[in-house]
Order: sequence, then C-alpha cells, then structure tokens
Amino acid sequence: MKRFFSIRMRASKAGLHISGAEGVYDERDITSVVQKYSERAMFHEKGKPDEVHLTIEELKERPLKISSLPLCTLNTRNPQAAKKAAIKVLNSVGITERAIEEAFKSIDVGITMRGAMLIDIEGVRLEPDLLRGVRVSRMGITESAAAILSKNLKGSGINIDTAKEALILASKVSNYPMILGELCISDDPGYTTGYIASRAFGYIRLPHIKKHGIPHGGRAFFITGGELKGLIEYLQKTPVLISRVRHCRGVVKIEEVLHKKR
Ligand code: PML
Repeated sequence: MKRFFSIRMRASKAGLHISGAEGVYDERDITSVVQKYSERAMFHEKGKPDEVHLTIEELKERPLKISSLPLCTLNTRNPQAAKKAAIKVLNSVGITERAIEEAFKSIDVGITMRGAMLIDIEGVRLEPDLLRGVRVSRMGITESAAAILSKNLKGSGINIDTAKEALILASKVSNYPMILGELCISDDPGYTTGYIASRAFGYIRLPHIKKHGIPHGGRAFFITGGELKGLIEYLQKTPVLISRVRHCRGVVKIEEVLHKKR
C-alpha cells in the first residue's frame, strides 16, 4: 500500500496565531514540503513567529478520495456587496440570516482562531473550544488532480496556493452531510478575497470581502442536526484526498450562481 504523510505547520508569536498550513503528501515530497512550510512560517506578513510546530505523521488509514467543489469568483467590489452575496447564497441552502450574522460578528471581534467555528442554523456556536475552534486536518490532492487544478486556475489567473489550499479544505468539509455551508475570510492583512462554500453551489470566491490591511479573519462551518463528535472526528482525523477536479469558472454574477443550484 502507498504510504501517505500528513504534514502540518502552525506558527505563533506570544501565543497568538500567525499562520498555518496543512497537506497530505507522498513520502518523497516530505523534505520539499517541510522547506516550503518553514519558509512560509518564517516570512509571513504578520511577523516573525517565536514558535513553529511542524508535524510529519504517517497516515494509518487509506485516504478517502473525493471530488473538489466546482469553483467560481463573484464580481463583488466591496465588503458590503460580498456580505450581501454571502447571505443570499447561504440563506438559500437553509442557513438563517441570524447564523450568518453571528459568523460575521464573531470574525469582526478580531480574535483570530486557529480553527473554525461551528454554528448551527439558528446561530448558536457549538465548537467545544470557543477560542481555538476546530482545525481541519489531513486533506490533500493527488498529483494528477493538482496538475489539472493548476491548469484550470491558471486560466482565471488564480493559480495560487492560498486559493488551492482553501478549495481543498472546503471540499473536504462540505463532503460531510452535517455541513450546510462555510464562510471564510483570510486573516492575512493583504488577502482580501474570502469565500463561501456549499454542496449546492460549490466554492464561491468573494473578492473584497474585507478592507486591505485588516489583520483578522476566520472560518465558520454552518451545521445541521447530527452528532457533533462524529463531525469533529471527520474534520480533524479522516484523511481525504481530492482525486477529481470539477470545473473552475472565471468571474460570474450572483444571478448566474443562484440559477445553477445543483
Ligand atoms: C485562508 O485559508 O487563510 C483563507 C483563504 C481564502 C482563499 C480565498 C480564495 O482566494 O479562493
């Protein structure tokens, strides 16, 4: 059986999260990934960390193979428009406005969590550790799928690690039936594109969801009835590999997205 390794990095300063990265890789990629992750940890726009944790762990379980979510970018031009679009799309998969507002409000508080919030459709926060959240782990992409994804994203000018890694994470998350949707805003001050994700509409990038220079962000998973323990176990522990890539479109209007509900 082929051996796979989960490689994880998290960097912090004075106990505060600076950056993180995560992937599932072949044994032969370990040294180059460790170098890439170390560089990312040490040269981050949020500053120099005083603690970096790198974990290399062989997976004992064969990874579950899934498809990526289809991807598109909305033509949003400012935070108000991006928030309005997020509410419209997430609302139409059954998430209440109250829950979506709770996610935006918690992100706006400005405490960047290492992991994600879990919010039920009425807006109640359910993650066991409200400061850390739940970090999604053990996800990656096969070499052939990664080549296709890079080619597809190149066409839209977004062949960048940040977008690819977020798509891989969102695809793993949305594969679990209890997840209705996700909202994500980067905590990098210079990265102003966020996204929403759901099985029904795929991965929708939201340019200008925050103003340039804002140093906080966050992730919220909107969940519906089911056992929390099983969900957290899946998010943290189940190894998942993207082995098929769905279509990646360029810039679209919200009407085109809502029209295409699967
Ligand atoms: C993060 O993981 O820090 C957020 C990434 C958001 C990526 C949005 C995109 O460009 O598709």
